[in-house]
Amino acid sequence: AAVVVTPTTPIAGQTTGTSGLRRPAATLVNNASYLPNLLQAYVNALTPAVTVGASLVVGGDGRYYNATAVQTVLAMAAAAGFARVTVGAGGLLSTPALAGMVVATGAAGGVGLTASHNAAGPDGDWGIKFQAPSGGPAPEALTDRIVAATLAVTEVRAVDFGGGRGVDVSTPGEQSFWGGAFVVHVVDPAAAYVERLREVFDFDALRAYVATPGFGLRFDAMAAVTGPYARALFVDALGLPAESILRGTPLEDFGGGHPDPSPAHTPDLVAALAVPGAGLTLGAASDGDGDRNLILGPGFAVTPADSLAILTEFAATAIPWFSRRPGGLPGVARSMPTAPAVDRVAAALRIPVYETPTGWKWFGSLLAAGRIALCGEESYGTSGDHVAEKDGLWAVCAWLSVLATAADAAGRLVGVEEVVRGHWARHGRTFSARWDYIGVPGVSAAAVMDGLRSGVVAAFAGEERPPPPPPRTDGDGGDSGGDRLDGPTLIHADEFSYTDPVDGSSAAAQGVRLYFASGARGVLRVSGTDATAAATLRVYLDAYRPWGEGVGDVDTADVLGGVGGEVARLARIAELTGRDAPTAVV
Ligand code: VG1
Ligand code: CO
Repeated sequence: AAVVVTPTTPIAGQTTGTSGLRRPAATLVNNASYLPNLLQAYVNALTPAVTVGASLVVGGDGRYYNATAVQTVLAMAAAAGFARVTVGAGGLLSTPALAGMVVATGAAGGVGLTASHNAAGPDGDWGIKFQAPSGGPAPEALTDRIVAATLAVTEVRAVDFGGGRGVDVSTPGEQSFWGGAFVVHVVDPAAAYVERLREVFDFDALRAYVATPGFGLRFDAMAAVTGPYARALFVDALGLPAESILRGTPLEDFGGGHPDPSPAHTPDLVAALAVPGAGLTLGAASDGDGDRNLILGPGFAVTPADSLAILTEFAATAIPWFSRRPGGLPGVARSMPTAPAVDRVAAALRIPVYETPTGWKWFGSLLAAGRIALCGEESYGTSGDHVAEKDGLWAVCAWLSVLATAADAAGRLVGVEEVVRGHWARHGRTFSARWDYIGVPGVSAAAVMDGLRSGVVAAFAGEERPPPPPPRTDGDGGDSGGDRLDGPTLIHADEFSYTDPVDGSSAAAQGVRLYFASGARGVLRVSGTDATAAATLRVYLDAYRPWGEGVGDVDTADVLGGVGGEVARLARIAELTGRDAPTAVV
């Protein structure tokens, strides 16, 4: 193959965050070297020992610049000596499908062209995720090497497929170049993914369940990558009607929406469920790249912390992947800012809970070592150990399995809310929310974190965290249980650092934690997925009430409002950022 070598100079700031690199799409469009430089750094970081003769998987969420980027990846993969690239037809692959394909093809890695839930289009964001051979997110050891390599890159190597034409990736099939030295295998993006889910769930039972008179599903694909997956799964495999899928066609700009599956971003779905007599049982949505999930019932939203807890509770009875495993679940994990609802279930099951930094990459070693079977984050991410990524449609199937099992036990359709209330009745209710301060100057967000470190964290340095107080049992709003009458009392503060129990990798400064006398918790950290220089300051709040009179009916905002206000005061958010209130409450 004719490799074209183009001299280049390093581009500063090609750094990765919580999940790959994200930048405004314009940054790539206006600088033709941006993506080639980054991909060359990836190739250089892997080294020829890994790339030559190896296979690679590539696909994206379909956003603006996806098609161009696929061609760049193919041309550079061929030049790097990869023997084979598997690509989703149309350049599409959801993140969990990419992860599964990396493992299924024994690839040396995967390249996911996505900025996940960030808005798309020429004025939106663009991004790239690097997957390890496990299928999961590249560990920091690799992303650190990639970032270092971006600063040392001197030339970019790419092949010319001839006449300036790229490779046709529109339909499945194999294309061979240079006498078979390089093969591009275009695959149906959804086929292998759905087959994998068939190994995890009992599709026959789910098919029978969704055919129950009165059952209805609405899945909002948010005009992002999951439309084709949802069709293959819900319509073709489970027999649901096509109208079960909303916004099912992937668009380059996601229809102008923000494919972040929370109730705030899925108003049509929420409204469809709320229509009296609509006959809908389950509402769900996924994000841009298909790894997040939202679970709704009519007039009811499941918090991500509760969802992880409930799936853990039901896994061994409702989901064959887990029930056929001798010895039950080995353990579970949640990211540190995720409210600890699952901890109570794990205690009842007598299995360990691992608490990790934010970002799926930290679950990877625990999954690979077989220490955990389920894990999740408060950012609407949940998955099992069938794949090393969070998996949005897996979560929907898991909830269908829970609902089917509950219906079997009750001899009638059981709603999402009834399942959640049953969990609260058994384990108590965990309240959780995230206050996001979006578009704050980076220096202001850093000042908030620094102020906490030198203030409250330093004040409690060297002290043990007091044991949790006896939980308050009434359902009243205003989180004053165990606190002063005039507000929540801070009893401890620290900064989370982590050492991986399997591979010993570590991470410091992963969030400041504030503990209150009532048992409530506030966690602060700065987002690592922002595409611009501005920062998003995240404030995570949680509290717990044992089940009792009225606990099921209090508002989360009432329970967490007081503690949130105190966290904002202690962190001097208004003073340091000029923001009196969060931009969004998630
Ligand atoms: C956010 C979430 C985090 C998630 C990450 C990637 O990171 O908080 O839980 O793992 O996005 O999600 P941050 O650093 O902005 O808080 V996604 O759907 O890209 O793959
Ligand atoms: Co995502």
